[in-house]
Amino acid sequence: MQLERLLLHLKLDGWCVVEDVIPADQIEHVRHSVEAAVAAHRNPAAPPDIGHLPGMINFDQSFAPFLADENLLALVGAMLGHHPRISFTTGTINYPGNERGGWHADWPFNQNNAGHIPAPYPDATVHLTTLWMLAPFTEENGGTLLVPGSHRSPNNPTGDNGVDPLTPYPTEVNACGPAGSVLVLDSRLWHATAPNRSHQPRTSVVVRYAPWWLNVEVLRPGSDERRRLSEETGRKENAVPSLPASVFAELPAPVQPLFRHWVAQPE
Ligand SMILES: O=C(O)CCC(=O)C(=O)O
Repeated sequence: MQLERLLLHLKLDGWCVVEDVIPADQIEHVRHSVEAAVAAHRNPAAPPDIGHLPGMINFDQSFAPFLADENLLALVGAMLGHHPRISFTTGTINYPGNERGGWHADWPFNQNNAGHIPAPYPDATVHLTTLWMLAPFTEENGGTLLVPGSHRSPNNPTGDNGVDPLTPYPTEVNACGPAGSVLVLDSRLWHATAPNRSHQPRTSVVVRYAPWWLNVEVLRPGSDERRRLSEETGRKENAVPSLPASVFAELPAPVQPLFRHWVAQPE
């Protein structure tokens, strides 16, 4: 019943919040661990008040046991079918005072990326974006801004669709929830970073899920797909480093199937 309610919300509105994915007594440990990894390895090109760490799972595995949460995987499976994969794990910390970001849909619908499905794209869910709330998401600290229902549109503000990426949208909402919850978005949903007006960092890990049949190779540094679509054209693309075999070997058994496509091959 719970799953049915979440699925309805996700299909109709393009988003839902799954609560209690990380047990209350584990949240602080995971948050500290993620904050330490982001502080040590953050992407230097990110804005100063956004902590951004692509390939988070390579640096910190504190959140790994929860990636195979039964409720969450049931939801992912109902949307993407059997044998889903994790395509991204990105440490994302919005520090106090960060600026509002631009409206966008995520890879592969963001029209600025080298690897994108060109608009007008079909009305199908082919990728899910999840934000793991390691702090509560509130209006004050900048719960992700969303335009409910926008996932059914065949384009988004990165594709020159007539909506100014930096202007508030009349029906926007902040996605809120208690720490330990997971915000699930259809990756087509228009969303934006909200300003954090609190005095604490809004810490999260962004985990994205793909169906087994979606080609994610353009994200992999060194792949031929990436050379063709990004390096040879000069178009920008996200980079997700391969997972070292030693990290993969230590992941909990139920989590390994989500990552086995991304394990680094021996040189
Ligand atoms: O941090 C947020 O609330 C939004 C992050 C975001 O837009 C993204 O990762 O695509």
